[in-house]
Amino acid sequence: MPSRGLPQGVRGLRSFGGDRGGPVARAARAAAAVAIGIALLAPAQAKRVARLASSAGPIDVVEVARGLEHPWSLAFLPDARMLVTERPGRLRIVTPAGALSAPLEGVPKVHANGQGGLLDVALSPTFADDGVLLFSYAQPTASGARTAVARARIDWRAQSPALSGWTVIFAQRQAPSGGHHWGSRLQFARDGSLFVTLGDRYSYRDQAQDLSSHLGKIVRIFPDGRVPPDNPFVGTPGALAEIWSYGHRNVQGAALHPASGRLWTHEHGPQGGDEVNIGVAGANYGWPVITFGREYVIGTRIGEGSSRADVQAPLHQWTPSIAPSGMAFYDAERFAAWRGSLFVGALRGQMLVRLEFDGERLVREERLLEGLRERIRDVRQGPDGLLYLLTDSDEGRILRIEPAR
Ligand SMILES: [Ca+2]
Repeated sequence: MPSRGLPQGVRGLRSFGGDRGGPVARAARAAAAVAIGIALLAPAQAKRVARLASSAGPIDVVEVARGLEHPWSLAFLPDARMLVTERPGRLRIVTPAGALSAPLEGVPKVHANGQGGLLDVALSPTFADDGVLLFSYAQPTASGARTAVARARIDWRAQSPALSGWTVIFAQRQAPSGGHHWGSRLQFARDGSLFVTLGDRYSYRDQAQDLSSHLGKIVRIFPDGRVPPDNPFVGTPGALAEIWSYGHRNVQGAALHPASGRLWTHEHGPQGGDEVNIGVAGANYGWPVITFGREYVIGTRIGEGSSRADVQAPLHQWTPSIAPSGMAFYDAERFAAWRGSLFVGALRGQMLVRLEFDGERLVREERLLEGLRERIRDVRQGPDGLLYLLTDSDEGRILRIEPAR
């Protein structure tokens, strides 16, 4: 029996760590579709949205593209064009000038419900040779849906680029109903294995501590779906061999530290207790037993407390919650003052957070783009050394941050 982790009366509230996945009226969807059609005909010219002060001096926020419906993930192609997922189930190619391609044919049917849909996209480390990319999505099943990861190739020979030969390489064993907490960031490790973050699906949070469940985990697989033989729970009776770490709530940001190569993640707390964590193979990250967060609305404590000897403590936590999504370390030249910083998008917090570290010790948190009133879904460093953001709305945009000229 799935555990129902919430007290009666709290279930069904539409407040889920700030990642609303918002109910959108059909009329609004139709309007968005029309807007996307217009965007195809008339690519947006990059225009300045704001000039802001920052610790790196004055910065310009520039609109690169618009007309994206709840864009979720951005990945740069080798020629500086961008792959962008839209949560309802579309994958597009966007030129540096902001022209959106038609949705690529060949994307599987997704469970576009709540926070679910087409989610992350990542190029394989072998992309230059084989054109392989990976994407995560909410995969519909008879009982509900689950986070799945597929690989496919981009077929450039088609009249317009299309996905060919997609194959599922991983799918959660559990596929409950409900539309929340899919996790699903994809991050390749330096050894070529792939980390996949998996949410607790909101109503099933106790399974985050259960090693026989894929809910509330980070798994590590090879890009063909095989399990690396050095995964921490290989050979542990009753444990799923894909699991790399557990006790996670909803991880929507993952990146490798540019110096150490270690996996860093953040995750949504409930009411308070959003976390930044450094990855340790086999570690327990606590949810829902050890957390700084509290129950929605009623505010009661969750679990046992905020620390325990056998639970990995967060490097940083946000109370109140900012609802983090997207994560990138900055290691380019255009913002010399920001080299080594970690950038985190915030949905509920409507900002871009910069975290500055001395080694693995946080020394400064800077809050950028407050006042734009945009939910930030993803943040990436571009090949030009500038920062690129996705905004989460029916009329989502790609924004770029550049030094003011
Ligand atoms: Ca934790």
